Amino acid sequence: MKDIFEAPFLKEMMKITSLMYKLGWDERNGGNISYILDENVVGEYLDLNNVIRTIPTGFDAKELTGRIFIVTGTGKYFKNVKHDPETNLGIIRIAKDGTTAELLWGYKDGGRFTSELPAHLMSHIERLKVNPENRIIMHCHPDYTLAMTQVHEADEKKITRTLWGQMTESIVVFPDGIGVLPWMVCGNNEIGRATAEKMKQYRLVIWTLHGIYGAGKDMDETFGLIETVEKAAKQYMLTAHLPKANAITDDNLRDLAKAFNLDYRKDFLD
Ligand code: 2HA
Ligand code: ZN
Repeated sequence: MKDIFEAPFLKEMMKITSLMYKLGWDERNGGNISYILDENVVGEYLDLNNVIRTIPTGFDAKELTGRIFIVTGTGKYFKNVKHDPETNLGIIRIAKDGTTAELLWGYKDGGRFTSELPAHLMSHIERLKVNPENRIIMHCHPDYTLAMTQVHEADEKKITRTLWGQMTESIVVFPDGIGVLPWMVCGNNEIGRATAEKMKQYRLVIWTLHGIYGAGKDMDETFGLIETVEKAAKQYMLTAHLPKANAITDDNLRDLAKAFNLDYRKDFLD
């Protein structure tokens, strides 16, 4: 067996949680990540027949039976992952019944996966239908995105158009737009189902007055989506109260879409 602490997927989790903490996106126990791993790769580092313990997930995710995930722990701080990954992360496999997680590694102090696991697993199910290559669901609390939800109408067409209008790169990075949920109680199946419903058409879902969800095939795509939304939201929060001298028009956005051959949400322009 190879040394799990040398596994590229573990190093990636350590690197990204540390970076997100430093960006201020994951205060205290804020934020969570789940990452689908290749069984053959995990098998190089762990005995896949050795289930440490089983943990009920609280809902049925039969579509994901046999899938292996590395997931941040509930109540755990992103800032601590790098220093003690085995306590702050866990590797789980969804059992045959669809409602049990088999712990293969981690949560060393008796802990368990993030309370947002329903939102993650339900989102994985939907994103895998759209793109079988999808591997990551990432949730965090970036400042400007969060601030924007305090002052901007919680409407997906309007938020997407506002963010596309902040900087040229926005529509290029997220031509599919952003789903928006109203304020809801977090950590339960209801917000999980609502998030997954949005994930049928979006890789990004804003939770009003809470944070954002991103989905992608790898860390770079997923992080890059959230990073770009946050940058655009920052532009908005820095300038929304000032008179505008220049603005990106609908025609500018159509020209960009043409130049970059974008499959974009045409109905989000007037
Ligand atoms: O895991 O961010 O939404 C802590 C949270 C809950
Ligand atoms: Zn959160």
